[in-house]
This record gives sequence, C-alpha cells and structure tokens, in this order.
Amino acid sequence: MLLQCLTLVTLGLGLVASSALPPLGYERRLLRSAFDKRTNDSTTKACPSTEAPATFAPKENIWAPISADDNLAVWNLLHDSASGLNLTLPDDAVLTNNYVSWIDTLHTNKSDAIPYLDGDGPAPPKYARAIIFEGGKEVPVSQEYMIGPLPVGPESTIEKLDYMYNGGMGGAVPFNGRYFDSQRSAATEPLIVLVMTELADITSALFQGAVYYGSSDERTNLSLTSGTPASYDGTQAFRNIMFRFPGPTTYMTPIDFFLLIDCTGTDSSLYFLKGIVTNERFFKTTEELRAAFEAGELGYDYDQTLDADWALVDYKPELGVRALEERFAPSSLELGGKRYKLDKERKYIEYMGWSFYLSFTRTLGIMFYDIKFKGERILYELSLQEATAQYGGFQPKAAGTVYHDTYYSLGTDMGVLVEGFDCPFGSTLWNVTYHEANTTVVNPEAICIFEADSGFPLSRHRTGGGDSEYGFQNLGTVKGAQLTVRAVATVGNYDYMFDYSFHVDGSLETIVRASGYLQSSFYFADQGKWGPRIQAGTQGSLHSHILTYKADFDIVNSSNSLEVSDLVVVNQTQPWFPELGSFAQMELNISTMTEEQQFNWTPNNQAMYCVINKNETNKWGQARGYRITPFSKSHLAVTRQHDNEPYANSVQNINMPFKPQQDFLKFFDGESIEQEDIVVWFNLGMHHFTRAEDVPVTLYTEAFSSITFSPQNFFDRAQDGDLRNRRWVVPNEEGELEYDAYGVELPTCEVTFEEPVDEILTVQET
Ligand SMILES: *[C@@H]1O[C@H](CO)[C@@H](O)[C@H](O)[C@H]1NC(C)=O
Ligand SMILES: *[C@@H]1O[C@H](CO)[C@@H](O)[C@H](O)[C@H]1NC(C)=O
Ligand SMILES: *[C@@H]1O[C@H](CO)[C@@H](O)[C@H](O)[C@H]1NC(C)=O
Ligand SMILES: *[C@@H]1O[C@H](CO)[C@@H](O)[C@H](O)[C@H]1NC(C)=O
Ligand SMILES: *[C@@H]1O[C@H](CO)[C@@H](O)[C@H](O)[C@H]1NC(C)=O
Ligand SMILES: *[C@@H]1O[C@H](CO)[C@@H](O)[C@H](O)[C@H]1NC(C)=O
Ligand SMILES: *[C@@H]1O[C@H](CO)[C@@H](O)[C@H](O)[C@H]1NC(C)=O
Ligand SMILES: *[C@@H]1O[C@H](CO)[C@@H](O)[C@H](O)[C@H]1NC(C)=O
Ligand SMILES: *[C@@H]1O[C@H](CO)[C@@H](O)[C@H](O)[C@H]1NC(C)=O
Ligand SMILES: *[C@@H]1O[C@H](CO)[C@@H](O)[C@H](O)[C@H]1NC(C)=O
Ligand SMILES: [Cu+2]
Repeated sequence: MLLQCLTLVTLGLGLVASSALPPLGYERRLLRSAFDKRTNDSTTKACPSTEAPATFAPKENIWAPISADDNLAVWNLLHDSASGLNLTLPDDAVLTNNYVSWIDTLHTNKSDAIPYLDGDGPAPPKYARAIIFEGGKEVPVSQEYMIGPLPVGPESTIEKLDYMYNGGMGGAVPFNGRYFDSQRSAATEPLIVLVMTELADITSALFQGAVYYGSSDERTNLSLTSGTPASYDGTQAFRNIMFRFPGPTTYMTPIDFFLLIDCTGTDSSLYFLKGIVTNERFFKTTEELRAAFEAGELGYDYDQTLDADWALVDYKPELGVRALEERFAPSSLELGGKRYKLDKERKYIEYMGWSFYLSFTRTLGIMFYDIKFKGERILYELSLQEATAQYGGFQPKAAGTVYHDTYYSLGTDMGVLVEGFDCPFGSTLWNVTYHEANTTVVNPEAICIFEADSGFPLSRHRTGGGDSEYGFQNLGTVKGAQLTVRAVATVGNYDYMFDYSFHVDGSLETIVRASGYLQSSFYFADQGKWGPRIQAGTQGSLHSHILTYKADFDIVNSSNSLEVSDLVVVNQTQPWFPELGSFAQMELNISTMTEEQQFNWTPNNQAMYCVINKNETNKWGQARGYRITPFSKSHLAVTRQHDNEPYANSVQNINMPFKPQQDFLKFFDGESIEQEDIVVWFNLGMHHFTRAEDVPVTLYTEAFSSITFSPQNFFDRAQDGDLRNRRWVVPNEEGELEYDAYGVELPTCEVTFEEPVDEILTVQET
C-alpha cells in the first residue's frame, strides 16, 4: 500500500515532466490534491497531511520585520516637512538632493529583550532604521536614523542611529563612501559615453564590432559593471569599469577593456578618466591608447564567445545519455506527516525539543532568535553578518574587487525556491518581505522549512553472540533526521544557499553553499596564476568566500565562558609501567579564555572549543556546554555582548576600508569573557580555486562550508534515548528476528484515482 503512495507521486512528476512549462508549485498542488482524494476504510490509514500542525509562540516575535503599515508611516514621517529632513522622492533625486535609500527593521536590544522573554513585562518597543542620502547638505553624507517607537505616533522620534558604529562618525558616511546607487551611476554615465564613443572604432575592431554609446543607446552591445570598493576612506571615489558581452551569461563573457574613472564628489562635471587597461597594458589617456592601436600593437589570438547560451543551467543533450537517468531521482517524503509545529503569524517553529523565532532583514537575510532545546536557551541569536568575496587578478576589476553582499541588501535577493529540487517535496514555503520606498515587496516562497532523513542512523549498536544465524543478541538503531530552514540569495552572479539544520540530538549545524556564475576575467595564457581557462576567452577568477556569522550563545543563561581543551602529548612516568621509564601520552590541557580575542582553529583540529556555563553542571559534575566543531576553513572570535555591538560589519563599510564606519577590531578591547555574556563570531568560507567544472555554474557539492554546535556535557547522556523512531531487534527462540518499533511503524496509505491509472498515463503522453 505504501507502494501506491509512492506510485502516485511518481505519476504526478511524470505528468509534469511532459508538460512544457509547469507553473511553480504545480507539482506540490498535484501531490496535495492526490493526497486529498485518499480513502479511509478499515484497512488503510490516512496519508500524510501536508500542513504542519499549528502552535502558539509563548511570546511575541519581538524581532519580526516591521510591517508594511509601519514602513509607510515611517516613510510619511520622514517626508513630512516637519521632520526637517528636506527630502526629495528618490525617483526625482539627483546627487545633490536628500533622499531615502532604504528603511528596515532595527533590532531590539538584547538587554530589553531578555527581561521580556524571561519575565512578565510588556514587549519592548519596536524601531525602524533608515539610511538617508544627504547630498543636499553642506558636507554631503549618508546618515542613518532610528525611528520609533512604532507604530508611529506622537511619541515617535527620528534620531541619528549612531550608537552601533565605532568609526568616529556614528551613523554617517561621507558622500564618496556611500552606496553606489543608480543616481551615482547615472552621474558617471556621460563621462563613460564620451570616452567610449571616442574609442568606438577601437573597441569595434578589437571586440567583434562591440561598442558602447550609452546604456540606452540601441547601437550599444556591451554592458558594463564596476565593483567595490568605490572609495578607500570617503575622501575619494572611483569606478574600475569592466565591459562584458551582454546576455543571460554575461558574467562569463568579459572582454579585455577597462576604464578607470575618478568620480569624487557630487559635481559630475569634475569627474575624469584615470586611464584605460587593455592588452595587459595601462594607457593614461585615450591618445596613448589610439597610438598603440594605430601602431598595430593591440589584438588577440582568440575571441570571447558570442554564444549567450553556452553557460545556461539548462539541459545539454550533447553531453551524452546516462542509463536510467530518465527515472525520477529519490526524494525525501514526510510519510508520517509533518513533525514540526509552526506559529505562522509569529514565525515561530518547534521541532523535536527545539524552539526558535525567525527574523529577516533586507541586509542580513534570515536570522534566528531565542533558540532553545528542551526548554533551555542555547543561543539568543544566530545570524549571518557578512558574505565577503575577495578576488585576485591582473586586471583592475579582479585585482580591485572585494564584495560585501550586505551592501547589496543580500536579504532582498532571497528568491523563490523550487519544491522538490531546491527543497524537498512537501516543504513549508514562506515568503520574504522587505520595503522599497513607501511600498512593501514580497518575494514569494523564498524560505523553505523541511525535515529530512539524514541518510544515516543517528546511532546504532549490534551486541554480538546469541544463537541465531544473525549472530547477535540485540541490535538497536535510531533514525537520523533534522529540520532545516533554508534560503538562497542570488546576489548578482552568485547563489548562496544558507542552511540552518536542527538535529534531533540537540546539535545545530550552520551550512553555506555557493553556486551560480563565476565573476570571470578575459583569458591570457601568461596569467594562469589567477585561475584556469574555462572558455576560449574566459578565465575563472581566483577568489575566496568568507561568510561571517554571529552566534550569541546563552548556555542556560548568559553567564558563559569559552573553554579550550587542547590535545597535548606529555612525557610521564608511572610506577606500573617501570619498563617504559618516561613515556609519551596524550592528555587534555583545559583552559578558559580570559579576554576577548580572535583566534584560529588549531592545526589538525587538535583543540576543542566549547561555550560552557560554569555555574551549571550535569549529573556528572561537568560544566554544561556546547562544542563548536569546524568543517572546512573557518575562524573564530569571541567578545562580550553589548547592545552597541550588534553587528560585525556595517553595510557601508565596503567603501571605507581605510576608515571604517564600524571597525570589528575595536570589539577586542581586552574585556573579560569569563562567565560573561559572550558572543562567538565565526567565519565559514571557501577558497575558490576556479575550474572548468564551474561552467556553467559552480556546484554546491564542492563549494560549501559548515560548522556544528553540539551538546558537550550539556546533558547527562546522548539525547537519542527518547526517540521512538528506532528499531530494537532481538532474535526469538526460533532464531527469527523480532522488531520492536515502539509504535512508530512505516505509514501506509491507499489512494484511489477518479480515473483509472491507464488514463492518467495516456494524458501524460499526449
Ligand atoms: C480514518 O479512520 C479511522 C478509523 O476508522 C479514524 O480513527 C480516523 O480518524 C480516520 N481518518 C480520517 C482522516 O478520516
Ligand atoms: C533642501 O534641499 C535642497 C536640495 O535637495 C537644497 O537646495 C535646499 O537648500 C534645502 N533646503 C534647506 C532649507 O535646507
Ligand atoms: C555589435 O553591433 C554591431 C552593429 O550591429 C555588429 O556589427 C556587431 O557584430 C555587434 N558585436 C557584438 C559583439 O555583439
Ligand atoms: C507612494 O509614493 C508615491 C510617490 O512616489 C505616491 O504616488 C503613492 O501614492 C505613494 N503610496 C502610498 C501608499 O502612499
Ligand atoms: C505569499 O506571497 C504570495 C504572493 O505574493 C501571496 O499570495 C501569499 O498570500 C503570501 N503568503 C503569506 C503567508 O503571506
Ligand atoms: C546565571 O545563573 C547563575 C546561577 O546558576 C547565576 O549565578 C548567574 O547570576 C546567572 N547569570 C545571569 C546573567 O543571569
Ligand atoms: C619526551 O621525551 C623524549 C625523550 O626524552 C623527547 O625526545 C621528546 O621530545 C619528549 N616529548 C615531549 C612531548 O616532551
Ligand atoms: C597548557 O596550556 C597552557 C596555556 O593555557 C600552557 O602554558 C601550558 O604549557 C600547556 N601545557 C601543556 C602540557 O602543553
Ligand atoms: C558560579 O560559579 C562561580 C565560580 O565559577 C562561583 O564562585 C559562584 O559561587 C557560582 N554561583 C552560583 C550561584 O552557583
Ligand atoms: C540600544 O541600546 C543603546 C545603548 O547601547 C541605546 O543607545 C539605543 O537607543 C538602544 N536601542 C533601542 C532600539 O532601544
Ligand atoms: Cu566562488
């Protein structure tokens, strides 16, 4: 009967495969409507329900994003002439106006949140934050404000949001360091058009007829891009412009032509050309370039491809046929029904002893608060802080690029997920919402929540002996499963997949994976040290991804320490081994970190790092804690929690690397971290040694990194004894195996079709 369930699913998918363009969610609807047609007679049980059971969060979600109404009210308050901000609407704005860049949620201070969570008081007030570009000021700046309390009322104020920035200018950033928005791009366009028009005959001759007369000129068949930083300390601004062939795979079809322009200040008539790079040479002026061109010194042995489809992530039959590949791949199904509960309103989730609240901001994406296991707090907050990509190369774009994806509002790039492929069938899909000007944008189905089989048991043991032919007395095995919350942010070329997996044993895994297009460079045979050739004219540019996270541990409460258990080899003597004399043995050298610091994993993982609470011991007298276990490359830092140190980075830091608005290093001011409220900051990352297999896109199988927090003497024993999803197998007197399923049998169900199965198959083929 189970088979029928599975047959149905397979049929459903077959149907989709045969239709040209099934709408998103089609397969899910098919699955659900089929399940709904189930019968319920005495011989069958119900098929799994497709909705998660509801629960009710114990507290308000005080970290929830501000509502559409709040955003509109804040927008109107800022634009009211009484605010004194003298704002222009962004669509009408030029560099010398004041206008709103974005409005987002300002997170509640922990010192206000904890009394609410653990006490009976009212919820702390909510606030919004807004970045306003103040190009109309005497000294033009970008200034961030905090607006609240919300909802907007007579008590609400607009104040400078300075308290969380330690760079000396509070929430202000000089004009040159501010976000490079469309208004700034537009201001540089006339200079670019002037230079590129003058050089059109040269670009046309060198690059298959390609020219740039302006982004909206119909003769133009080059696209341009420039990265960050666009300033070093806010006293200057520049663009290192790279040109590419446009099209759906433009990231992979760069050409060898770069303009370096200075665009300091709000007066675009002062912007000037710093030089041109092509053919591995630097030309200070257009005249120098023209002289080299006319002397026949410029040219290539090969061209960039004009095929816009070669790197699309679609089916490429020319790669061959694999046996049985026409069959649908294995899929995870929740046969017993959903085992997690949701408070959809408050974005609160409960699963197998875990509970937590979900939050979201436009800059940081999904965030987690008040993570508890079996009723005890493990983490106050777990959130991404920054997604950095640092490039290397011999051309100005690659050599001069560091991306901070929070600058590009990474959260707004979290987009729709394809059920059954990006996330398992039956996943709960949640929308992401953020605000643009006075409107609220919904990215539908951008977060998925699912429980899946781990693919291996959580634990098992077979006790040998006994008389049966199986040769054991008993065998115990426990099913492994975890709940994952996932979102994928497509920040331009890259598709970062962020997973947070809550395991049934109380461990919590943070994983990041990267796919999407390489940011590539034009290929030169003598520049192999910055990456391999991946197409006739394309080099995959060498780069590293660094994903920084914040883990604000509260092991039971916020009096925590970081314990280091170092594996050391020590010479010792023992009276019971007189023949050995002095012999070497390993032992643990256990210490507690006393001061805030940044540190690296020890080579060969020879030290274990645990956040412990010395005031809480388990039954065996061990301090209760959570271990931090690395995978891949990651680095750590530990600081005291402060309300004015909520984030590791500022979204506008990228253009201020020499004079940061927010300097993470200043967090390390020698404060004690013993039995204090400590925050662990950690990096996940991958050095991307680019390869031909990054075409069409980087593969999630290779580009990933993760970290696990797991109980370390937090309990008195492993938290698998209370799981009934297990089998206890004992041979009986006849030598047959008897299974104890603890009442959790493989669910079975029966589905009847309104039409005979044959007819469905016919429908499928037409
Ligand atoms: C199916 O039938 C059983 C027993 O007859 C009953 O307990 C159960 O509630 C029914 N389920 C549904 C979904 O109708
Ligand atoms: C308001 O801003 C505009 C620029 O957008 C500026 O010209 C004008 O002087 C400002 N008014 C005041 C009162 O500051
Ligand atoms: C650019 O456009 C010109 C004029 O239409 C055409 O001759 C040339 O082939 C195009 N080049 C590229 C690279 O698209
Ligand atoms: C939002 O602002 C635009 C002007 O930019 C205005 O036309 C529109 O009515 C506003 N919408 C609301 C809901 O206030
Ligand atoms: C999610 O977004 C879709 C499309 O905008 C909308 O129809 C749906 O009601 C939203 N769901 C929730 C729970 O807000
Ligand atoms: C944490 O609990 C211990 C007792 O177990 C207490 O001494 C300590 O003050 C508490 N810390 C905080 C921050 O509440
Ligand atoms: C142990 O003693 C041996 C011989 O005395 C010496 O070579 C070795 O370095 C010592 N090892 C450690 C870990 O101190
Ligand atoms: C143990 O660690 C301390 C520093 O925390 C160090 O001084 C000491 O040498 C270490 N002991 C051994 C045997 O490595
Ligand atoms: C907490 O631990 C410290 C030592 O680590 C001890 O001095 C203090 O008495 C403990 N407090 C409680 C309430 O257990
Ligand atoms: C958070 O705490 C800081 C002090 O560290 C204070 O300046 C700020 O106003 C508080 N923010 C909110 C939203 O209450
Ligand atoms: Cu990469």
